[in-house]
Amino acid sequence: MTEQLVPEHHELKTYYPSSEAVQRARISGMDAYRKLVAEAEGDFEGFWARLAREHLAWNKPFTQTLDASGAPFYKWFADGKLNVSYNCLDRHVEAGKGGKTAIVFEADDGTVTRVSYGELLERTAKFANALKSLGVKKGDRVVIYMPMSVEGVTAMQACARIGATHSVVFGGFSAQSLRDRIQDAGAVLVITADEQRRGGKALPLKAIVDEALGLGGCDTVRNVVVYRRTGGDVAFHAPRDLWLHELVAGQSATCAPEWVEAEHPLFLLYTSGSTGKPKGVQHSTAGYLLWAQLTMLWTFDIQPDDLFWCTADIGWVTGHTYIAYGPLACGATEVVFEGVPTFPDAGRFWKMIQDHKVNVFYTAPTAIRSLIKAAETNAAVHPRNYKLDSLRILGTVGEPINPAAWEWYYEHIGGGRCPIVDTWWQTETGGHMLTPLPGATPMVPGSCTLPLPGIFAEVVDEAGHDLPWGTGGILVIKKPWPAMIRTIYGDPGRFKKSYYPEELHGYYLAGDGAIRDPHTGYFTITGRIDDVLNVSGHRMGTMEIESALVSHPIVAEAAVVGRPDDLTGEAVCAFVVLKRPVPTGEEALQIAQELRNHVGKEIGAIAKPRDIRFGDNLPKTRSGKIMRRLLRTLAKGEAITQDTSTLENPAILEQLARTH
Ligand code: 6R9
Repeated sequence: MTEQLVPEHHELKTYYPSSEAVQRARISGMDAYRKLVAEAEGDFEGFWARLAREHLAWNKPFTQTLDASGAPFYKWFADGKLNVSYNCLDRHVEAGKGGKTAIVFEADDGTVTRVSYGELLERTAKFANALKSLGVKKGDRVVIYMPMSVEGVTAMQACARIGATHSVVFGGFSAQSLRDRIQDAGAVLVITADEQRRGGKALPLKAIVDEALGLGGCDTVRNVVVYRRTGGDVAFHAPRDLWLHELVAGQSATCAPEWVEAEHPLFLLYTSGSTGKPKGVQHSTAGYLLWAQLTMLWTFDIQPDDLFWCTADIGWVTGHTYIAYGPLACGATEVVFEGVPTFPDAGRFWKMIQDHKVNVFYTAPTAIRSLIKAAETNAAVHPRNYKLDSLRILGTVGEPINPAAWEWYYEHIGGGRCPIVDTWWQTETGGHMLTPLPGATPMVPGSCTLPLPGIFAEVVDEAGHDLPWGTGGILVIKKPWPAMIRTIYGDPGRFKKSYYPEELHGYYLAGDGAIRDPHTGYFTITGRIDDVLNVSGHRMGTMEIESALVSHPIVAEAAVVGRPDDLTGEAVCAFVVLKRPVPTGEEALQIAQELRNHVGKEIGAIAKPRDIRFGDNLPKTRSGKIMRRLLRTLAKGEAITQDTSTLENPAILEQLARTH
C-alpha cells in the first residue's frame, strides 16, 4: 500500500484531484488516507471503536467492539443500544438544525417540495405511531412497496424508529416476486401507494399488492397501508386496507424511539444469487449506520451546505444507504427524485442539477451511457446547455464504468474539475468498499482504485492464496467490517456457503473477479464470477430467469446467459427448447414475445430476455451438464473456437448459432 501510486510509465491516463479538492477534503491527500489505513492495520478494533464512538449517538455505549466467537456470524458493538431514526433526525433537531432542509423532493411533473429535519421528524413520529396503532412492534417485518417519495423514506425511518425490520421491494417487481418476498419475510404489514408516477404515466402499485396477496401464502399480513399519490381508482378491502393520510391524521407528533441492540436487524433486502430464489440480505443497526454515515463523509466528502443527489431507487441498496440513511445520518440536504432521466426529455438530470445547484451527484454507468447517446443524437439535451458549475464531486455505482463513459462524465458533467468516485460495493457490504477518495486518490478511468480504510480487500486464487498484482482472480475481503451482511434471513447455512466457503479460510467471497494494476495495486473489477447477470446495474440470477421461462407451459428447457451490451452493460440472452418443434419466422417472433411477457410477469420487466433463440436441445456434456461457456460465445454472435469434444450433441451449436 505504501508503494509509489502512479508511476510515470502507467499506460492509462491518470487524473489528479485538484489542489482545491484536496484542500477542502476531510481525508486530504494520500498521506491522510495512508494514515487511516495504518491506524486500522495497527489496531483494527480500536479503529472501529473510535469511529463508532465519534460518529454515532448511543443510548447505551458499547463495551465490546467485535465479537468473532461465532464467525462468520460476526457481531459488532453488540452490548450497545441506539436508534437509527434518532441518529438520522432527532440529533440534528436537538442540535438546533430543525429548520434545515433534509429533502428537496422533485416530482415527476417537476413540482418541488422541501421538507425540513423538524418536519421529517414529526412525519416520522406520526407514521411510527400509526404503525404502533396497527400492532406493529419491534422485530416485526414490514414490506415497503413504494414509489420514490418523502413518504417512502419516512416509512423506512418510521420502521427504524419502532424497531420493526423493513424489507423494501422495488416498485418494478411483479406480483409474484412481491409475494415471494412478503412470504419469505413473514411480513405483518405492507406499505404501498395507490400508483406511482414515472415518465408522465401512472403505474399501479396497490393493484399489484392485491394481486400478490391474492396469490396466497401471505397469511402473516394483517394490514395494507396505502399512500395516496395519484388519486387513481384502487380497490379497497376493509378492514385490511387503510389510507395513510387517515391513519396518521390523529397521531401524536412525538414518538419515543425504541432503543434497540446494535445487532438488531434494521432491514432485509432481497437480492439475486447464483442459485435458488433471491436471498434476504439481513443488515444490522449500528454497524450499518456507522458505515452509511462515514462513507458519506469520506467518499462524498459531504459538507454542511452541500446538496447531495443520489439517483437510485429506494428499492435497491444504493437507495437505502445513500438516500434513506446516509445523507440523513450526517445531517445533509438531499434531492429525492420521483421520475426518470428521460422525461420530459433526456436533459432532466442536467436541468435538475442546474435548478437545485447540486454539489455531489451519484448515478449509475448505465444512466450515463444512455444520456451520452441521447446527447449525441439530440443537441438540445446535451449537458453543454446547462449550467453545471455547482457540481463538486461525481460518483458512479452498480457496474463497471467503461473508460469512454468515465471521460465523458468527467469532461461534460464535471467540467474537467470534479473528481469521480467509482464506488465498488454490494447489497451485502452495506456501503462503499473500494473507491477513490475525492481529495486524495489519483483516478484511473475504469478502476475503483483502493479499499477504504478498515477494509482489507485482496485478489486471491481459488484456494484463497494472494495473487501477484497483474494476475486476475477473485475478490475477497479478508477481515469483517461493521456494515457487512449478518445472515441470509431464515437461511444461515446458505449465508455461510455463499459468502464464507471453506476453501477461502475465513475470507468474504464477493462473487466478483478483479485484477490489481501491476504498478499501482489499483483494483479493477472484471465482472461476476458466478451466474449472476448485471443488466443496467440490476442484479439478476440466470437461474431465476430460467425458472421463470420453464414455468411457461410450452417450455421444456431453458438456459440463460449474459452477453456484453454497450448500453446496459449486459443483456439477457435465453436459449429455449420448446415442447413442440422449433418455430421459425413470424411464429418464432410471437412465441419469443410471449415468453418475454411471461418473464415480466413472473419476475419484473427488468428480467425480460433481450434475445431468445430456439433449438431442439441445448449443448450438453455427456453427463448432461449444459455448457454455458459455449452459449456465451453463441450469444455474442461469435464462432465457437473452444474444445467441443466433450459435447454430446455438437450439431446443436449450428442450430443455436442462427438468430431467427
Ligand atoms: C451497490 C450495488 C453488486 C454488484 C457487484 C458488482 C457490481 C457494483 C460496481 C460494480 C464494478 C463498480 N458493481 N458497483 N462493478 N464497479 N463500481 O450495486 O449493489 O445491486 O448488490 O450489486 O454490482 O458486480 O458485485 P448490488
